[in-house]
Amino acid sequence: MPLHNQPTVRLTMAQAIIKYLTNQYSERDGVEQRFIPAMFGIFGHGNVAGLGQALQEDAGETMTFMQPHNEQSMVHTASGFAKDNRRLRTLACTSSIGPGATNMLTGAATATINRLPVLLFPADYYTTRHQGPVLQQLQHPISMDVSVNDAFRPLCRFFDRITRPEHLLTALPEAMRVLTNPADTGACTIAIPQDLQAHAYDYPAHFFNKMGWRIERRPPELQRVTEVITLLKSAKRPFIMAGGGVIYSEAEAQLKQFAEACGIPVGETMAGKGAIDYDSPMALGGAGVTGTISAGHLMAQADLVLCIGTRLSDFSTGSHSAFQHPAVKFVGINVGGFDAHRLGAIPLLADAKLALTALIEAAQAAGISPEADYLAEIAKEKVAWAKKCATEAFVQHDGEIMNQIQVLHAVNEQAQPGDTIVAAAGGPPGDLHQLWDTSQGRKAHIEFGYSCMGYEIPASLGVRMSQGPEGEVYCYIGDGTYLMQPTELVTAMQEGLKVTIILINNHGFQIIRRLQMGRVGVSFGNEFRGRDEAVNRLEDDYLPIDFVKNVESMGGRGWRVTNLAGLNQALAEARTVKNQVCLIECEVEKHRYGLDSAVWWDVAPAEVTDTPETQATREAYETDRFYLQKFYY
Ligand SMILES: Cc1ncc(C[n+]2csc(CCOP(=O)(O)OP(=O)(O)O)c2C)c(N)n1
Ligand SMILES: [Mg+2]
Repeated sequence: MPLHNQPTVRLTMAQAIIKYLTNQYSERDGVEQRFIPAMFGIFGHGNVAGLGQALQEDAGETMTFMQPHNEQSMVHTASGFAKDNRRLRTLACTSSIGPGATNMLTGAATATINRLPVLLFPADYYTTRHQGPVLQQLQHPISMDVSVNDAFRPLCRFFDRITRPEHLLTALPEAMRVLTNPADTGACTIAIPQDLQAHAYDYPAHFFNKMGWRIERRPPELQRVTEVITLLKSAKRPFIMAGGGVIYSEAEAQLKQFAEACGIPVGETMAGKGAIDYDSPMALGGAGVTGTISAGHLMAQADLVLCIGTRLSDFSTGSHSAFQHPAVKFVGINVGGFDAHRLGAIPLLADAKLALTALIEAAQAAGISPEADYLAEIAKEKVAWAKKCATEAFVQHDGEIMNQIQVLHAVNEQAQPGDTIVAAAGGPPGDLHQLWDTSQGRKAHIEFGYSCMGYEIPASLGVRMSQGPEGEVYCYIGDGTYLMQPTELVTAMQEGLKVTIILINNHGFQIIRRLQMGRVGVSFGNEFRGRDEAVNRLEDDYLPIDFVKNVESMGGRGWRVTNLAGLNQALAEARTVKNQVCLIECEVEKHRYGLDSAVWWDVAPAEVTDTPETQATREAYETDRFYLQKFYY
């Protein structure tokens, strides 16, 4: 008997989860949509008879079931989907007990670090316990209520383990509250014991009523707006660092208006790539370690930095070296206090769109207008950078084969409005950050909070699910990252989700080798070569790996190109393909990268070593650290 005198529905706990999720909606600016339109899952004994049965019975009527081929990947697909939806929608994921669950940990961390909502349901061992240890149960010797799922706790913004069926009544709304709160959002995990999933309970019928969750726009406090305007009025060299929060808030137009009205140059973080149209005279493109030199120069001299919707990772701040003005001040415009207060900033806790709208009005009222000399300097920096790209970055170097920057440029040139390019690890995210032109609606989706190898392909599926069949979703990926997790291509084929993979074959983890050459001075263990028995190191020939055959083996189409003419032809052909994965393997120069950004990054070489090359890198590091790194607060 239920403990409450209300109409009830008798369901298993798993059936109740599905029924509840199908009735959750998000709403912002009057637009309402199903918050979780599909659930991904891999079944095992932990969930096949529970959530698996509930999904089977639902038969896709209200909750579409999708099958990934690796649990980590399905979480990345959910993150990609959520990011492309500006956090207004996401996907749920279910795994079996044990290894299926722990495979999701990396996905959970990726989502949380990037402030992206994902909802995870790992199965857990029996609450009745008398069967144990059950298959795949890791036992803690002195703590019987611990399972591998406790490893989710530090990686999530919400964690609960259901040990009675009625716990759902509080756990699910809590998870929804966190997922739909812009300041709190991240991975939410509800661990569901194997036996309880099949356990019946009389749930109150109203629990399954349609529920709307407003994705709120937090308004700025007016006193703070005044404080920011006072700072701005006296600033000589203001600078805006635009992060992912600008995009999640759909504040691109307001950012452009504010920057242009006040004459403030804008640099973008990795997640903020595309926050301002590159055609704007104020847009400097990527800012930070992998950014443009123009952004690097203006950051170095800025006396006031307005950080909008950014968590200010070391790549954005140059490990606290990018801002060299002795009296530099910061303003943190963010929905969450945790990020708003970084670098000792004046916090302006607010939704980016509302904050910028208020700042536009207040700046106008205060008579703030662009300063001619500064505008001229910004324009000069932009022109110098464009020239440098044309003469140094996008060019063929004598004695070399095609390089990956040329590949990226060719894709950029062929991209159409609405096309999206996805990257996360290796050289690709840095290339996009520095050199991808986002004007004319050519979007970039960069995951660099966790820079998780293996994100790219599944996230591209999430982007495709979000965008529908029109336009291209490019997945810009290194050979190393492709090899780590290509299996979601099977999911893509199952669902007819077309992605076009631009695979950069440079025969190794070359971006790390580049770092290694800078901070160790010697190449070791990063290239894909056979073992040289004489020295017992991986220094023999490069391995022949056929990526075209690999994609064909999973039902996709492949092209192998070695020059720009071949690449352009393959890009054009791939654009005409429908519902099928395309992969263009680009054989490129192994050690040719983008341009230097003039922004430092703290990676410490060994302090004690007999290797002269390493000693030299340490010496250079000591000097740079002393002169560059600052304590901003
Ligand atoms: C899961 C994971 N493991 C390790 C790393 C560290 N890492 C960053 S880039 C990189 C190399 C990537 O190689 P590839 O995809 O071929 O790109 P390339 O460096 O050649 O541009 C590695 C190992 C990471 N980011 N993610
Ligand atoms: Mg590589």
